[in-house]
Amino acid sequence: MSNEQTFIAIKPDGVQRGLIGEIIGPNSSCSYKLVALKLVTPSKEHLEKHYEDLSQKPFYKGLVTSLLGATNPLDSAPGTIRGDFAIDVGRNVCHGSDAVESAKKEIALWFKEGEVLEYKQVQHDWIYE
Ligand code: YYY
Ligand code: MG
Repeated sequence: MSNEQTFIAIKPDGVQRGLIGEIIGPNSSCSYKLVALKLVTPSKEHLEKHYEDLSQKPFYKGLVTSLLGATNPLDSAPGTIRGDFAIDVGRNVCHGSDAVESAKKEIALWFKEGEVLEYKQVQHDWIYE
């Protein structure tokens, strides 16, 4: 069993296309445990901070003004979110943390203290020995 956390952001194209429900998906299985969720329109400053490690990249300006772009969806396998829902790099519908450390940083950037819940799922003991 792992207690690692990740941060997923559904980008404006995913929200506009009504994909929030499909991306979050059912989580009654052992896929993941949802501990925080919010709908926000982040400021440009907030997005610059989120993507600060990419600030030297040529696509950075467009990225923080539109929060779009990423790994090429055409390289994404079927069954993945981008593989199933996206075609172009600038319309890849979601962001996902690339490491445990970046997830910690991103969770702290997007969620305030107390917004990330701690609870035990009722099915916990039926999944983990
Ligand atoms: O983590 P991931 O989203 O898969 O890719 P990153 O390399 O972190 O880039 C973040 C973001 O930047 C990506 O989702 C789209 C955009 N982007 C782009 O517009 N053009 C590129 N050539 C590479 C990335
Ligand atoms: Mg990334």
